[in-house]
Amino acid sequence: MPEQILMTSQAFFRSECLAELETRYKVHRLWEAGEQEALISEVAPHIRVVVTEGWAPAEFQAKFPNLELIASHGVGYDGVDLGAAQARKIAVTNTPGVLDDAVADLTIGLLIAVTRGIVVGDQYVRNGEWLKANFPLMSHLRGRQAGILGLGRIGLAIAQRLQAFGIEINYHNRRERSDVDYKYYSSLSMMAQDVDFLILSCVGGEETKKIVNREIMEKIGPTGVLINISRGSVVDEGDLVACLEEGKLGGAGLDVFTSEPHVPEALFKMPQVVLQPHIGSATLQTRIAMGQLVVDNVDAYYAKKPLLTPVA
Ligand code: 8YV
Repeated sequence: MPEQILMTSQAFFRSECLAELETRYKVHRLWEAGEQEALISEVAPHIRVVVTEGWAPAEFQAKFPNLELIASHGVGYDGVDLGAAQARKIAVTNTPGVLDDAVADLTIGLLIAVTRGIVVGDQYVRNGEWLKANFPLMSHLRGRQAGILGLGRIGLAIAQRLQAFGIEINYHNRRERSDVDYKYYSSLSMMAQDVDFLILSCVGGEETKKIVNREIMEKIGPTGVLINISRGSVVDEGDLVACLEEGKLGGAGLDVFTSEPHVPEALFKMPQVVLQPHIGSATLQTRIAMGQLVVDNVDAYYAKKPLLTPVA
């Protein structure tokens, strides 16, 4: 009997990567089980590895007495209870690095889409508005100030791209980095005051929950733009809608939301907002690389080799 793995869902995990796992392991597909609890009770004693897509709360982990590895698909692990895993010495892996370019590309796309009105411009042409009048002037990128909240791998990939547009880079992190010469702010609020574009590429979870609230958004200001490609939880969505409605925040480009796939309907009517359905990493090449990294971590675990990308 091959080693048995439990996989929780397959919303993003490429089927070719699942097929590869199934050549070496017996994969129990939880999402396909009619009675999920019955499947868990039946297989739990045999499960040392769970493959998941950013989800493993403490009560779920507790169902597997012999669990040793949670191999998660996605860079964000805010849905995996790390404290519970650490308490039982369960290793956790994620898929960092391979999605930086895709997420950074989308970030730039959102920034240009908002500042140049690309989505409304498209509608303007399609609706025949251009036949009546020229499109209004929008705003420039060169020489403007961007503040990156969370200058990790993805934040750095965003910064490199912003530099190519002649945008000045500032950042706020828990700690100042010694390997960049971008301007560091120890205070998010002070950075928000000084920048035109606030870009969120930080981790989700309790430590960043709703840290971008009305106070921060009012500091970005009526001509400023908020871009969020991290987690919806980082932004107070009620404050966001209110600040945009009141014109206290100039615009927003959003790939992530508090209760996905539900998005506040008030945003649908706003021309200064560009919305995306959480597609930061959603390129075929990236998703194959993410899936492969999950497979490689699982293989490394069973081969008793060091895990490729353990969460620190
Ligand atoms: C995916 C993501 O939507 O990597 C992440 O943290 O948010 C995205 O890449 C998804 O989580 C993949 O499982």
